[in-house]
Order: sequence, then C-alpha cells, then structure tokens
Amino acid sequence: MASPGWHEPSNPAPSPYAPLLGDDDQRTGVKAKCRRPTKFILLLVAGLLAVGLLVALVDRDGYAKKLSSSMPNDEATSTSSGLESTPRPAVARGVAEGVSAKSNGPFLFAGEGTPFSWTNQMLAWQRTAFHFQPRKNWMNGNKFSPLLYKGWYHLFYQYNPDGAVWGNIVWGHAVSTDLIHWRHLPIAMVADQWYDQNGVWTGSATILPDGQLVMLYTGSTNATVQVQNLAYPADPSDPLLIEWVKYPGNPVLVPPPGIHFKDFRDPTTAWYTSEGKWRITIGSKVNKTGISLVYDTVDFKSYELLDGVLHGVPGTGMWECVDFYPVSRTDENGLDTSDDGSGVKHVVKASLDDDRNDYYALGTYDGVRGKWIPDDPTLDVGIGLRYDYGNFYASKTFYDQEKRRRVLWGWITETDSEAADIAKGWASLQAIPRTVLYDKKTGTNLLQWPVEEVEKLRLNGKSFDGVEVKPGSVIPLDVGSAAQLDVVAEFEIDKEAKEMVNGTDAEYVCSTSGGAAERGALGPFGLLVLADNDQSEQTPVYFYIAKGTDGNFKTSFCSDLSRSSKATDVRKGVYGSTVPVLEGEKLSMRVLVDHSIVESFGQGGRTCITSRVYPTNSVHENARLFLFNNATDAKVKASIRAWQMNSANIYPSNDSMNKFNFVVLKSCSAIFIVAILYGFFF
Ligand code: DQQ
Repeated sequence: MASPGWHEPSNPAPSPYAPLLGDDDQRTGVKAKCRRPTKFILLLVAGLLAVGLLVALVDRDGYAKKLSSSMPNDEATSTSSGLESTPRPAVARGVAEGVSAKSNGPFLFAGEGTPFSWTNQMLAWQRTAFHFQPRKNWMNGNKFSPLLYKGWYHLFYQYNPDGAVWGNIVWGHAVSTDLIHWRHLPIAMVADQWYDQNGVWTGSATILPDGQLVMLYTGSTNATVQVQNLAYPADPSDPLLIEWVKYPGNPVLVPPPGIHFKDFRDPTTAWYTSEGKWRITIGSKVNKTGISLVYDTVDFKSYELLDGVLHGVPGTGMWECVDFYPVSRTDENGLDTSDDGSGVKHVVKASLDDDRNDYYALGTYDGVRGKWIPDDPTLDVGIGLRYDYGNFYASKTFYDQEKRRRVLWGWITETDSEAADIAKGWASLQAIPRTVLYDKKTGTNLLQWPVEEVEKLRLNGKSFDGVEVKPGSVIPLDVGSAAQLDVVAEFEIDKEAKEMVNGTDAEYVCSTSGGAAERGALGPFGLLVLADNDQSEQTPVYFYIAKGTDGNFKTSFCSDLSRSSKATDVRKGVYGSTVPVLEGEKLSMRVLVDHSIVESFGQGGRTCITSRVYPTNSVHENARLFLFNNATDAKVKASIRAWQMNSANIYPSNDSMNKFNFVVLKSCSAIFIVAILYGFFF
C-alpha cells in the first residue's frame, strides 16, 4: 500500500523500488512516479497471494494427509469396504487384555443364521445422520467423561485408528457447542508410554474450582496391567484442548493388594469431601462381586485407599465405567458432582462387563465413611434398574455448568457380524445425549430425555390427533420418508375393556413373551418404525398392559426386533421392561429414528430402549411409520406428533482446512480484483 508521504507533491518520498521511468513518466511528475510502484506492488502482492493460493490448493491434499495421519477421520488410510473383500474371521478381541469380548463375531449368534448378502448400498444406508460417529473405524464409549470447557463440549472416545474392530485404543476427540453438531479434532492421546502401551482406556475429567482441568485415565501397560494415569491440557487456555501432557510420575495408581491386575479400571470424576480432599471411585471385582474402590487425594498425584468400598454387589462381576453423582429430590436442574445435602439422592451406576448393560440404583451417600446404601436392596446396582434395556453401554454423565443439567451419554454397540462391520468400515456410535433427573413423581427411578438441542433438527412437523386404532389394525401415518424421525405419541386405552378383562397371574416379560405378534387383551399397541409398505420389515415399539389377579395393572414398554431385518446374521431380540404409569397418566412414548438406530423413551423417560436395527428393504423412501394395535379386546386412541429430522453437521477435522482454504480463496480473489480495478482506473 502507498504510504501517505507518497502523495506529498512538494516532498516526494524516495522510492525503494528504483522504478525505471520513461520520459513521459518523468514529465508527469510525482503522481506518475507514485502510481507505477503502487500498481506494481499491488499486482505483485496479488500475484504472490494468487501463487500462495494455488500452492495451498494444490498442496491441500498433501497437507490434509499429513494432518490426518493423526486424525480419527483419516481419509488417507481408508480401507473401505465392499463385501468383495474376504471377511476376516471374528475373534474375541479384548479378552486377553482383560476386558470382555469387544466384537460381535458369529459367536454372539451362533446357529442363528447364515451370512447375509449385504450390498454396499444397504451397508451405506446404515450410517446415521444425527448421531455422533467417527467417519470410519471402531469406536467405543465416551471415555473421559464428556465435559464442557470454555464454551465447548468435548467428547473423547475410545477409537481404533486402524480398523473397524476393537484394538489399538487411543482417544478420538470431537467438539461441539450444542451436543448435536460436531467437529472432529486430531487424536487427543495415543498409547506411547509403557504405562498405556496396550491402550489409553476410559478416564474422567475433573474441573477444579480454579478452572484447572485434570484427567485420570486407565492405561493398560506393556504387561497388560491396568493402572491409573494423570494427564492435563498442555495449554489450559486452549478451549479445544488439542494437546495433552501425561504426568511424568505416571502411573499414579496401581492395583491394590487383593485386586487382580486386569480388574482395576475406569476412574470417575472426582468430588469434594467435607475434609477438603478429592475423592474418586474405580471399578473392580473380587471373585464374582462387583465393587467400587474409593481413593482420596489432594493433588491427584498421590492417593489414599479408603477402607471397604463405596459399594459392592455379589454376583455382578466386574464393574466398568462406574459413575457416581447426585440428583436433586426437589429441583428441576442437575447437580454438580460434589453437591450434597438433605434434598439430594445419589446414583451409583456400573457397566457390567459380564452382560454389557448399564445398571443404576438410587441411594444415600455417607460422605464420612465413603459408602453408599441403596434405597431398595432388591433394586441394587446390577440386579435392578437399567438406564436402557437395549444396546447402551459404558455410559458416563457430566455436569453441564452452563445449562445446569446432568447429561448422560452412552455408547451403542453393533449387533451385526464383525464381517459386516469390516465391510462397512465402521462400528458403533454414540447415543443422543440425555438429560438425567430424579423422577419426583415415582421416587423410584430416573428420567432420561434427549437433550433439548436435538429439537433444532426437527423439520416438517405433522400431527395426527385422536386416531382410533381398533384391535388387530395397522394405520399408516403419512410423514414422508421415515428414516430420520422424532415421534411423540400418546395413547389412551379403552377404559371399559380394561375393567372387563380378567386378571391373570401370568407375568408379561418383553424378552420372552412373544414380542409384538403375541396378542393379549390389552396389548401390544404402539408404533411400527422402519417398516416397509407391507410391514415385511418392521420394528414395533409398544406398550403391553397386563392385569393381575389382584386387579392391578402392570405396563411394559418394549421394542421387538424379530422382524426388523430380513438379514439372517444380525441379533433380533425383544427388548424392554416394565414402566411405572401413575393414576391419571396417559401412556406416552418418544421415538428417535436414525437409519439403523431406534431410541425409545417410555413415560417421559422412565424406561428407555435403544435398538440397533439393520433393515434391508425398509430403507430410504421405503421406510414408513405406522400405528398398530394388536390387542384382542381394547381399542386405543392415539395422538401423534412426528417430525422428519435434519442431519447434524459432523465436520471432519480436515474440513477445517477446506474452510481455511475457502477463506484464503475468497480473500485472495477480492484483493486481486481490487488490484486489477485500481490498476485499470488510475
Ligand atoms: N472399555 C475400555 C475400558 C472399559 C471398557 C477399554 C468399556 O476402559 O472398561 O476399551 O467398554
């Protein structure tokens, strides 16, 4: 740019460029002298920028490749799929390292069928649109409890950068400002030390009162010993938390005497004790008793093991991903992990390695003794309530200090064959984050509900009010393509039929009572999702009411996968459980459908079911939504609101490079045009 001095007629500034002026230019004086260098400089700058731009664009792929060699969405190492490739035989991955089998090999459904001829198109359709998943490869649960740091939600997850099966576990990393749209970031932590050489496993973050972030995680050592390690952000002012430093004194905890070296993992977020210390709990087992060890620390570097355990339940086996947090008995908001007091209950949750389900119980915490006692010993951890009765495992909660809510986030496993996972190039994903509240009405359970942000994806809402569904009928609901849906449905069952029906002592159990095809007097009725026109494929989500001999009603909330796919090599059970329905309440359900995922919430989230389904025909425009009533005696009145769901933006991390190049392109073009115009007019 010309400096102001260049336009000063009486005192022309010497030009550093020693322009070669012709006679004409000499005659026209200062102005001409100044114009040439300006034009020259502008054109030079524009030219340089253009060359820079070209280099950036030409080298973009090279740069992106370099960058992505450490990224969870690495295109460069894409091994994509096609069933032409020879399927690798499934092996029970994880067991040697001291965790349960992490793959769905034929051993999960031996004898259930022969391999199905999946086409690439079918496999591609299974990818979800508004659930979080890496662009390829294996992921398992959110490790290092997700957290909100300087305005960004962070998800760190177990990730295999080398394939669609468990192994080589590092921490994938993604950030979001709304828990729905995500941006992948470079891998946060790799297995590069003797104390985590066999994997950087589950961990949890604690935000200290001064804003410092500390993180404890399980490392599987070079000798597959499970130890706890400390890490912290290299640059605490970086809201994206890109770089992590491992504490040089790691490991900070090794398995204590009496604990097997492969049974010591997944430290929780720390909470503050009345003695001014930080307390954590770590899952383990002794023989078949699942336990949660308790440690106090003041600096996260040295620890004191408390006598006894926070809690233990015989017969439940190894407790993974233990979670411990308070819920308010009076307020509608979530609580920070250290909150306590008379209006508070405490939740203990354990992921049982033996059956791979997440169980929780409500109880009372004794902070002085570091012990927790369940409200109802018959509904203790691992033998009572589950967060979810479908595929939902290794979940964790975190406290969202901005929205004052506790958010629960689970991992949805695959239930197809490992060969199909390898062919499609990815395996498993995250459930939609859920807010968790104590259910003040029942006092016996939690309420889980999709975070409110998911509603931003709703499109084309349709209502169907007071639809009468006669016994034995199916009614189509015209919502257009139903592969991505949010449906809220309320049902009123014919009161007279309820009164008239005879009570029986036969117990209704979702998983063993015949599914949606088995007719009873008062059910099943509900929705058929991911169903094709003739319902040859369908996933019913339904209520079933059973009347006991005492005249009391018991309602079950179930999801039947037995006709969810024509494929022969996927798991197709019936999931669900009973759901509390209080006097005067209508029956209600909410169902989120996202290609191969159906997440269902009964009675405001008292009972939840996540189903992993693999339709072959009810895909794309063939996916439809129906109401059904398979009861023999009772008609049902249903009111439905249904929305198609937009897709979430889940940007690859090298997309940020593309965005950067786009900005460079725009800026360079603008400068170039200005320079040309300037040169033309002056
Ligand atoms: N997976 C991790 C463990 C955790 C388990 C290893 C949960 O830290 O216990 O990948 O699936």
